[in-house]
Amino acid sequence: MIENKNLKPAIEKVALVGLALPGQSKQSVKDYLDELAFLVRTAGGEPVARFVQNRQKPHPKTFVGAGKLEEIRRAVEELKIDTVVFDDELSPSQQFQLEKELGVKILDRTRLILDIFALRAQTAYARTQVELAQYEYMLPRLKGMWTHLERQRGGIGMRGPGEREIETDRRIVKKRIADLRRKLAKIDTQKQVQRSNRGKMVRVALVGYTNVGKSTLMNLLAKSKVLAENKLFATLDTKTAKIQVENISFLVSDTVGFIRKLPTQLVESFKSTLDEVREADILLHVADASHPALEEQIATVRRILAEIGAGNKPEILVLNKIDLLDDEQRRLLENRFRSEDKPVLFISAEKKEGIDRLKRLLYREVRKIHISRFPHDDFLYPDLDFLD
Ligand SMILES: Nc1nc2c(ncn2[C@@H]2O[C@H](COP(=O)(O)OP(=O)(O)OP(=O)(O)O)[C@@H](O)[C@H]2O)c(=O)[nH]1
Ligand SMILES: [Mg+2]
Repeated sequence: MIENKNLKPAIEKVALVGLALPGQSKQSVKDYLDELAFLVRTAGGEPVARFVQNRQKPHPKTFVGAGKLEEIRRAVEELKIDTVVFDDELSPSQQFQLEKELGVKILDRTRLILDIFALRAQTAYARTQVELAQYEYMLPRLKGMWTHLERQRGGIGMRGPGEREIETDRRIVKKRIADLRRKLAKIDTQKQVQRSNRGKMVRVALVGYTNVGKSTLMNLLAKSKVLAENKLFATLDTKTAKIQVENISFLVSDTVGFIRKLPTQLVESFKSTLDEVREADILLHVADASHPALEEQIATVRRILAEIGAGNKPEILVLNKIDLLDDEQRRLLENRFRSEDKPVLFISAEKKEGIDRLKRLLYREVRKIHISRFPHDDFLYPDLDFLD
């Protein structure tokens, strides 16, 4: 996991390439590339140029058309760009062709996200999950991948298993995948046992898009210390804390953030981490109220939740970072979310605004489930509805 410092250029200069599909607004094209730029910065690179092409769908051979490709090639030369990142998954042959035509390192969105996960993985468990995802990604791409050129370049996209030992033999990679799967299945069973040992305590999972403030809120609720920073995917390992509100104890878990086009390899290998969400009784869906793509991010999270089989759980929507909005923006937002059929709260985890209301609402929701599990104790738990 340690980067080879000798091979890495000071700061990689990166060009971003995206498509504007029919019907897509200018704003959403910009949001997508802003997000890609943020991913690149999180991986340690510096975005220096952006290219967008209007297309019905990606060009089968080169993702963008010939004219745009030429434009990119000129910029690569003039700006001395090291790496070109495409905002989508490239097919193995597109990757190969682009590398040939542009002569620099070509990365796609999936590989960039996998690379950040490799950088962020702290525990052996997270590293194993990332390693599996990276091998799954590599398998269909072995032929054109890890070329001599790439090996020399190092840097973004090169972190993870390939770095230690560049393996291009399909049989060996397949065996490695099988070994990692077995290893993870064993850990998954242990985690399953751990979770079932928690008994019937109500479980709340913090879910949401990456960088919205889940860990900051977790720290506030649990008075714990979880890494929170302005980087994507700061959290890869699930942290669980016991929290008490009034006289009910329940568990809150902070977990990995979601993102648009979350690589399927990651969803699969992070199965056990996502089990935490799947087995939760209540989802505390945190979103960044100040983000221009707020609604799309909420929709992305709900789509992924549905995909992993957690789509029908009671959800509390928490719109965070309201300290970044002025009064007018807050009012507009409140209006926009009035019609939600789920409870919606506006908070600032950083400025500790709205936290008491959130705790009361949580208490109320947890209490409902708690009483159904411990019916004989219900007199112990006062109904706090009157506090609203
Ligand atoms: N202005 C403002 N910033 C906040 C607030 N809450 C969190 N942040 C900042 O947002 C950034 C991301 O916070 P995290 O708590 O790491 O977000 P996360 O959702 O856990 O992110 P991942 O683990 O990367 O998915 C950090 O820089 C926080 O300081 C808030 O209420 N207001
Ligand atoms: Mg986090």
